[in-house]
Amino acid sequence: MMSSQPRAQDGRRARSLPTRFAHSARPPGVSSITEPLERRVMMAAHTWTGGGTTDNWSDAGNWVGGVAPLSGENDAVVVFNTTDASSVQDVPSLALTQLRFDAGSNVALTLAQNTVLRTETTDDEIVSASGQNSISGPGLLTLGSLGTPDGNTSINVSAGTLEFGVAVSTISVPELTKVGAGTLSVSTGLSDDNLSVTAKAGTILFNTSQRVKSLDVQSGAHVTLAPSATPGTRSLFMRAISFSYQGSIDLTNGGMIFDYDFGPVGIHYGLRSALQVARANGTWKGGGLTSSFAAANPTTTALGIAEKATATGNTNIEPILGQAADGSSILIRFTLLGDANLDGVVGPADLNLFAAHFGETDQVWVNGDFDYDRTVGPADFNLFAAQFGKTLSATPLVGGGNVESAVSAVAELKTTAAPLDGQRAVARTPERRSFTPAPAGLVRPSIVVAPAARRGAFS
Ligand SMILES: [Ca+2]
Ligand SMILES: [Ca+2]
Ligand SMILES: [Ca+2]
Repeated sequence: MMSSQPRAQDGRRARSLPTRFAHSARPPGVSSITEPLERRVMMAAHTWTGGGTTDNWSDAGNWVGGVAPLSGENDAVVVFNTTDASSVQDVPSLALTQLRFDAGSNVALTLAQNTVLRTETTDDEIVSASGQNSISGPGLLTLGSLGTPDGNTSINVSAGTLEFGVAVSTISVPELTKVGAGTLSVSTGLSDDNLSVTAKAGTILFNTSQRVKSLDVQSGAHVTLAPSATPGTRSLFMRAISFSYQGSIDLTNGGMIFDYDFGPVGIHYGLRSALQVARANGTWKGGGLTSSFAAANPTTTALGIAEKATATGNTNIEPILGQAADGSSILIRFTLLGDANLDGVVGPADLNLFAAHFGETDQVWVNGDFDYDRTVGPADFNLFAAQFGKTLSATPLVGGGNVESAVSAVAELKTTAAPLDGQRAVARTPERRSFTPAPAGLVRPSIVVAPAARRGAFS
């Protein structure tokens, strides 16, 4: 396995373009037009063969040319193109321009130390062509740009799966763009809410809760929050979101937290509209921001939405949906129909919210609009009553509710003048004419909810 040509050639090319040469060869007074080329030095490429006696990175026999890339050698490209399944345990501290898993490779890299991936070209920082490849810690994976940020820190998973079981940080530009039709499976926290994540194609699967600065899911791309054993204990946290209805953010049995500082009504209504489209007349197959669990259990469950302060009755920063959120945050979670306050239980607290707004128009889930027609009416009451007394749990997502006890509870509720007679309620809701139904399969442009302006806290 000593076909050393590729590495040797690349290595020589890397050293054959000293930048001083261009300057010294230039006649005096002639301005340089080669200046932009100075950084386009061909990078050394190291190609794994797996031919060593161990699977260690440091085993020279595993590399074309018999030389392992070592700590301190910057800006190399490392290529895995063997079909041997390799588990490489001792990856040293490296600063690479690209990490490439070519077709057929099934490689598990364990970063013993920190690795940086950086390039100022539009090349992808990581390419995984197929198979099942993974990068795990304890070392840290840092993504970023060398010199001038290129605005394009991209992970290209063309097919198969690339798994990040490694803590990821960024330099220069805190962003991560997923391209390619395959799946990027993320099993650790990406960063502490400063990272902008864009899914341009394929799927990003989040296996844990995430805190990101922004999430952008473009047409044809998908972001999925893996379901947890206990519904509502895993979530995606962000300060800005945009998505296409031809793509999806599937919250499965978890939720999301949109942390804003300003503009709660517009954000809330924008997300409500998105949920109305996703609900697609009760099927939850409308695309965009959705839940496959709700689609599988549409008669008993849905995605609900509420201001955190309204849902919990306080503005404290506290753990909710598996991570901390302040009062000025909008919560969206998979839960039972009728769970106005998003605590996973359909009970008296929800009834109070519902009853206080019965008959009102231009309303939201937390006030009892469980079918997203923006009116709190008899249809919502029926959805509520069918689940009354139930607690969301991992298994009984389908089943009848206790209508009698719900009606009984309503009868005992004498603290509100809200009408509970169905016909009167319908008569009181002429604004239904302003309701624009969202047909299934509706093609719409993407929704964009801008980053919250930092102009003081909502209270
Ligand atoms: Ca906030
Ligand atoms: Ca509740
Ligand atoms: Ca309604």
